[in-house]
Amino acid sequence: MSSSVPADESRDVPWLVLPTYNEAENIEAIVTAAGEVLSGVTDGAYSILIVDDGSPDGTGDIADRLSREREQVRVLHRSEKNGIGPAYLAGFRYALDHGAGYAMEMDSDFSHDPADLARLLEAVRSGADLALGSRYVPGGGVVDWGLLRRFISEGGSTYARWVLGLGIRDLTGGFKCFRRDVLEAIHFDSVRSQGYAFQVELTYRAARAGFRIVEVPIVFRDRELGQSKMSWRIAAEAMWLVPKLRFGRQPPLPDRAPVEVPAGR
Ligand SMILES: Nc1nc2c(ncn2[C@@H]2O[C@H](COP(=O)(O)OP(=O)(O)OP(=O)(O)O)[C@@H](O)[C@H]2O)c(=O)[nH]1
Ligand SMILES: [Mg+2]
Repeated sequence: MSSSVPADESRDVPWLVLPTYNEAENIEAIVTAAGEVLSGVTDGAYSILIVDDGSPDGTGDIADRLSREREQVRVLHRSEKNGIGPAYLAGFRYALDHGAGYAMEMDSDFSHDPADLARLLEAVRSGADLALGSRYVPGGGVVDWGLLRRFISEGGSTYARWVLGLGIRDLTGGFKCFRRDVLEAIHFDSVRSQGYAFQVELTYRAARAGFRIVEVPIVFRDRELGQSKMSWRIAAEAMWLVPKLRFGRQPPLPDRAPVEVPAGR
């Protein structure tokens, strides 16, 4: 496939969705780094979709310039900061409508190493339905985090794994690759969560629907530039949502038999 093939024409095309809020210092470098990696594994047939929630620092203008300069880059502007969950859903909707074969999630602050995009995509191309970048499997990890942050993250994943009865070690991470069908099977209208809870909710829905989920080890680093948007409100949302997901009213399942989900380890 040559790079002149419009990405929309092939169902095998990965779309990387990059949510941004005040990432002016990171956006150009992350788009460049991700583009190099995706280009290497797709012969140029990929798209990068920046979803910017009206960042006051001008991220949206830089994104517009990048999309004028680079064939593969597009931008979705949303007027209000609404949380990472709604930003991703809008991005996924757009990617599916434009024929994405795979949709990938990654933070735009270099906490996720763009080089790992290749391994996530490979995992899905070779049979998984959903590949999760995982800090809590052998080979994965976190650098630069203090004790409190580690406790919240790892504790949150353990808690969610236990309540939901899933055998997945890292449920709160935001570095993922979905096969198209997985997103098509999730009823976006009934997804309510915004922060980390969003990551748990999508993975739980995919597991309940019987999709094959694999964890790919990744190392997570703290951002060097820009501000964190992590808050207690986001952590609290995740605490509440997990039992609601398990015991609350279930969203409709797609037309396929649920598989036995392995019990939490
Ligand atoms: N479009 C959009 N993007 C967001 C929003 N909140 C966070 N993001 C982006 O989502 C990604 C992850 O957010 P971060 O601020 O890094 O939050 P975090 O990873 O939880 O926190 P730190 O790692 O401590 O910085 C980054 O690319 C952010 O710019 C939002 O409300 N809308
Ligand atoms: Mg971050």
